[in-house]
Amino acid sequence: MALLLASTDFWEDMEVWSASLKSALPELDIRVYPDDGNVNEVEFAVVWKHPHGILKKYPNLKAILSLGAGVDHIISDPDLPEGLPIIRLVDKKLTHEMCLHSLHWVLHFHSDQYLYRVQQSNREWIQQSSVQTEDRTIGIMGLGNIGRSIGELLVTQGFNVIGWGAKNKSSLKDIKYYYGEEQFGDFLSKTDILINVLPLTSNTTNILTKNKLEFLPKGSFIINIGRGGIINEDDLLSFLDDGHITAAALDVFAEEPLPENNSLWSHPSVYITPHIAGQSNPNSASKTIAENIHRIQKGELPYPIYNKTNGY
Ligand code: OXD
Repeated sequence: MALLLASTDFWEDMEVWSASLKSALPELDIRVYPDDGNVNEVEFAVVWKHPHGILKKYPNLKAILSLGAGVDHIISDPDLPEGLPIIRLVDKKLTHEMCLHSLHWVLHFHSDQYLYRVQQSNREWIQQSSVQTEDRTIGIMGLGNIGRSIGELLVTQGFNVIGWGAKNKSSLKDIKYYYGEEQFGDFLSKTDILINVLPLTSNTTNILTKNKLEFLPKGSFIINIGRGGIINEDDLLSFLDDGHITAAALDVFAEEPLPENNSLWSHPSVYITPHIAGQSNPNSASKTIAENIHRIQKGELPYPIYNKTNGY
């Protein structure tokens, strides 16, 4: 029995991943694409941006598991074998990293660090008046595992946290929740710092365009760690140009790597990181992947399975 590891992404160190998966799943032969050996033996595919079309080669494949939180890189393969469970990665370490990344940028914007940086370059000594955390509203788009953890962390720091998603959710202590198209504008209009954690689906693609961005209060900030395709980058640039949005910290982009000629690179109010907000940790993620493979082998359901209707 074999597990196939496949990625086209330069940052994935396949030797490290292969060793971690081997120690979590000693009973499986770990093969790194394109060295896939006998294709009939491959039962599990663990992938991050795999070369599209390859998964059809394995007639005995039982499941496709993502090496990252999102599965849009899998679903976008037009030649995906039909009827196999696709499993997202919900991993404590990855969630923790995304919480820290969000906290970093929230504090950067909340405590005027972006201004002090500019002041320093002009040798200016100006004390900005501080805003109390309870007077700063952080709006989180997408309250799944990651979004909820970010929200809970920010609540413990005293921020006023609100959330928005497609469907109603109960049991969100301390986070006022808005949902659906009707409440989207209201949610945005109350948000000082917007954090996007939504997955990319046909319903979320391009949902933040000009006519929605204008609901955000003047002087607001954006942190995008979900997917680039959710915010229209041209509209964002024009809102940054006219100062309606003060600054944006972007970790994800409509096209990755971000093309060299993209204007976001040189915009003074944009902070760019190369999709590192939550990097999957080989040791911890391999254990989570192994638990799911063991569940499948015992005839139990892996968690969480991609749901076609929801799009994530
Ligand atoms: C992702 C990840 O899905 O980095 O974007 O895990």
